[in-house]
Amino acid sequence: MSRLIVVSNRVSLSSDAGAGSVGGLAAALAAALRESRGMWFGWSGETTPAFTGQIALEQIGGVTVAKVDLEPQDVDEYYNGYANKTLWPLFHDRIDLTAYERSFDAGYARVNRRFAETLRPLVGPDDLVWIHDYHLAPLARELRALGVRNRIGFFLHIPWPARQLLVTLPGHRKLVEALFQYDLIGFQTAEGVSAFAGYLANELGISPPDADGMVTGFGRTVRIGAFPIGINAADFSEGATSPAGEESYQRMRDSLAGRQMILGVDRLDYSKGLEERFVAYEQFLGEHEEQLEQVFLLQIATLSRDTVEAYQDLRARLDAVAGRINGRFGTVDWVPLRYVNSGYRQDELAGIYRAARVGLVTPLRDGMNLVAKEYVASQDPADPGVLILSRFAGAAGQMADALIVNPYDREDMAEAIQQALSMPLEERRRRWERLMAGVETDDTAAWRESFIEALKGHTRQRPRLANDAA
Ligand code: GDG
Repeated sequence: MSRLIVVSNRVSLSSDAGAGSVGGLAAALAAALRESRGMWFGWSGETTPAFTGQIALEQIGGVTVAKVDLEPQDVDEYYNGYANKTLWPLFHDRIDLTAYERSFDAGYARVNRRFAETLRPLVGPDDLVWIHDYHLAPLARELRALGVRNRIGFFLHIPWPARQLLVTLPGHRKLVEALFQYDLIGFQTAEGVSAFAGYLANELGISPPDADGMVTGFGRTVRIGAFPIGINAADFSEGATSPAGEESYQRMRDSLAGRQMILGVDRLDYSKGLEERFVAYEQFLGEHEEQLEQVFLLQIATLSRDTVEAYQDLRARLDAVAGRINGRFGTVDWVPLRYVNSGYRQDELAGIYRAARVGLVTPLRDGMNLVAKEYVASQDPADPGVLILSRFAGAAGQMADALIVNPYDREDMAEAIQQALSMPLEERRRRWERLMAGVETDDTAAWRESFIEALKGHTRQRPRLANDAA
């Protein structure tokens, strides 16, 4: 049986993770790795003065975890630089925030080479290699240069940008050429596949993919396809009623004091549309005097990449808007916007999701967005809440029974909030049942298995998408 090797920037499995704190993606990949006695390789998150390539090996629940330290310059140029200041903003349509620096480019190439050189001796002849995300796009090219002939797949967790934006990246062609060293390139959505194919056709004159998703360019044929990522619904449906979930649910219920809760849960990131969401909520409060003191918005925004200036700027702006809203509408015993930067365990989060009448998920751009699915899975089937979802989240393609909004249009969002708060139980149930059926079917196991099958070359057909016509 062939072994699976997963490679990602960070390894999100750790030996000291307590129950309820392992993320869904980590659990999903760990299950596949356990079955094949596989290995997960990535950066340790630590730095060392000079790169040694020394691998720290650990066994975690039947999975071999292999980690390497990087140099401080690597972290600056590869991680904070090319990954988070160049590719992340560009791939989320924020060319105004995109930094193009040659040192970032060099650092990105160097770390990908170092990953390849370190990983090379660990790859057996029949292993399947599955590389994750924009940090490691050129890794297959580096591995091929070292003689690796195995099947290698790449999954992009974030959107693929429109050609007109991608061509602003110096070296865009080199990046795309490197992707042709994979056997399979997976995107979150059919839109991602078409954006990629559109770049190939218009920029490079490469013919569109055939019915199996096969594309030929730079002397190689690769398969491209959409593999929308899901969650393990039971983690949330059962998590919400577990002792910790139940406790956080009750705590929230007690603090509602008869009010309805609107909830946002996001990493503090400019792609998540937090500022626009706050402004839309302010608009809603301004238009609906009857709702004052009847509702509140709880926004959990866990800090992320806070050494990067754009994130510090956003944090300061959010502090200011939150303060303005509470100053304008708040009373001595009502805080209209509860804004917190701390994180919660997954089972506690499930209880909080369940206590919210409205889930407000309004990114400006998002590969998929798992929070939308987690919110649905956590609901009480007898009295479910309403999901408001941005049309710019990949999840919108699968979740048509949410209230779909344009996050740039604050009046549209304010109307959706009002509609969600006043939606009759019967309609809430009807919408929720359809959403939940999709979340349960298109789950993490389905995502992982369809990708791995396609990587093995077994699937001759493009995987079914929930938004495909029947
Ligand atoms: C990238 C893509 C794509 C948040 N706060 C807490 C917490 N979270 C968890 C959520 C959810 C995860 O973080 C966030 O996932 P998203 O999918 O919403 O967004 P990104 O982090 O941007 O992820 C995205 C994803 O990759 C997977 O492919 O969907 O489009 O950008 O799971 O629950 N978890 C806990 N406490 C918190 O306070 N335990």
